[in-house]
Amino acid sequence: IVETPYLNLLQDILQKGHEKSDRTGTGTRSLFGYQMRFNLQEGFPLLTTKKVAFGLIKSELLWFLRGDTNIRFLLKHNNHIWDEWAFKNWVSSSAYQGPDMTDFGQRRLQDPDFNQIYLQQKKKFCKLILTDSTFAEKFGNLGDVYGAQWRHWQTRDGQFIDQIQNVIDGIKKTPDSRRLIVTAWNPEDVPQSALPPCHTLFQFYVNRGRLSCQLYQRSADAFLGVPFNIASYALLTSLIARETGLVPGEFVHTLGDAHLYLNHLTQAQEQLSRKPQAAPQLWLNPAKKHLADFDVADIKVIDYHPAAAIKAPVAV
Ligand code: UFP
Repeated sequence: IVETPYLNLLQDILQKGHEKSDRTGTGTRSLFGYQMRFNLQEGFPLLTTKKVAFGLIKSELLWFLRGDTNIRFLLKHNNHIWDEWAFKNWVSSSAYQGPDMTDFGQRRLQDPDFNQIYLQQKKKFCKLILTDSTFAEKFGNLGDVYGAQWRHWQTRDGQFIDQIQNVIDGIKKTPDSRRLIVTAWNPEDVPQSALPPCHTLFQFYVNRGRLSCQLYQRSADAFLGVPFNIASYALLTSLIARETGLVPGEFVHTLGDAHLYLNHLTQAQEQLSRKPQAAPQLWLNPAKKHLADFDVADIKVIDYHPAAAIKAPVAV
């Protein structure tokens, strides 16, 4: 069963995790230094013990791979996972004339009336991003997020490094290299960053025609974030394998602070009570080879029969 290492993670945090306070004030149960291995030959590691929204994962990954940092592409694909970060830029700018949105993240959870006003403003914001390209240019851009770090990392002398292209060339030319690394962690940017990269660094490894990938994730919300992160990097590995003429090998997921928020414990227990099903298969359009040619329609999971989704509050 492909998802067993993930279920073990939930179990281990529940049993052995120690209580730890955190930035969001929610409180967690946490372990430090944890590793899961997924053999991509056995199936695609999209969880079956709860439904995971693969559509959001693929459009987000294609957005990163385009080097795009503007949420307009995501909104066109009906993906709203990065909205709040751009919305924050708008409401804290002088261009914003609407009702006060200070601390909207906390206030919308505590005050249902405010939440209605917030949702109205956010809807308006998304509409402007989609219909007004000058507005999108100004307020849709998130700056130094994964797309920028992966595809146009700016150097001190004003040049740009395309880490994804470099790693693809490296895999083709020197597959035994021990330097096939992409890093998102830039110590120069971290102090100003609202959300310093969670996926700090990943490395590729080639063995007997198989391409493996290991991710070091510094901070891992085991219930809400990690199921997405596993599927996203498994898909990335498969896409890079296609581009380099290899087959996907293993995805090794190494976690720094691996935590369950205290308001996710019953949800994790509920998930553990469910019986995992056979993993789905990943379908990549056989006519496509290069990363840049892939569109959302070229990527599908087939035979995915998950149990129902499980709701849990996001810690902000
Ligand atoms: N988080 C993930 N995966 C992600 C992502 C965030 O698990 O892809 F973007 C979680 C980890 C942590 C929080 O619970 O978001 C980030 O908070 P911090 O920066 O304090 O670690």
